[in-house]
Amino acid sequence: MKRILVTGALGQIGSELVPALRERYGADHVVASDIRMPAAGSALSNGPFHHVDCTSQRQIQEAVRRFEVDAIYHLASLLSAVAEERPQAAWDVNMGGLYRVLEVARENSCSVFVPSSIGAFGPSTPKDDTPQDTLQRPTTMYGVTKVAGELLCDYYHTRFAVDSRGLRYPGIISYVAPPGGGTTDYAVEIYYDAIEHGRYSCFLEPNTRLDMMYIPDAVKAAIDLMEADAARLEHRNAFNVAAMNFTPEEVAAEIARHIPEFTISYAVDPVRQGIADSWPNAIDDTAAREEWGWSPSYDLERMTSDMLEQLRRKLGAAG
Ligand code: AKB
Repeated sequence: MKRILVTGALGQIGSELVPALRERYGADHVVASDIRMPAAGSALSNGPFHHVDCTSQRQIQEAVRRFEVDAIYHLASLLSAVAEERPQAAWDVNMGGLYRVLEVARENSCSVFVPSSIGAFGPSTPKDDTPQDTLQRPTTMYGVTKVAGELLCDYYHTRFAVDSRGLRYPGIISYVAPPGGGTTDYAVEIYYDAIEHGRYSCFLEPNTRLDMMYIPDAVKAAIDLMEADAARLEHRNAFNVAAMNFTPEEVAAEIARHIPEFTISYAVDPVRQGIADSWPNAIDDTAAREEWGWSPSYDLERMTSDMLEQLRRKLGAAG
């Protein structure tokens, strides 16, 4: 039976990946870890929690040995907008953390899941149907750490036979934990503000098209890839995965189908707009579909119905 360590477990993806992994492998077999401590009564309190700062190899090693871990989902990372504000910290956390996780994985024969991102692409990458294997010259610190991370994971696989695997996630939309510091965060905020205030002021321009994914698909993608037959994987560490792409204008129109009085306005943040403009509009995920059967369940319409229903319940709003 697998024993899994999840780093960055209190973040947007970890908050929903940990329960899904516990459901699948048993609560005692999934150790949630983070640099922060969980709040009392947190949804992660049904299984082990261990404090881990992923820039400390000793702390990662200690968690892996203590819980006899054989698979690490390494989610701890700074997102694009924060990384642009604090590039040195982003290098330390994103690269330093990954390097240390891979070293611990090498020494303890663990498999490793590492999320990359559409941020690993840059302005010279083809913007539409962005191929799996293409030009990657990102212009952000986040992107630099994501491309370097993809290469480092490949290196640990070919050089040390570490079973490393990863995905290039688009913007993730969820209602449990906030994303915290990304360029695609508007696509989460818009749902909260639609319910709480009936209006939203967006920091990206109305026609900025980006790939997005609803959290249940993001969680399923990670688990499916880690369970995939290794013999079928040609790409391993940086699979493009797509589910939907839209602009702020389009998601606002979809929300307005449920909340007719909803309005959107724009107060563009040049930094996040610049980051978004350097990313693709829509990536091609054929390799993921062919090599491990990737197939998302949610499009914009289905996600919007579910997000609004879940958020109304969470925020206690009527309607
Ligand atoms: C971000 O906006 O930084 C992330 C991402 C697309 O990697 N959501």
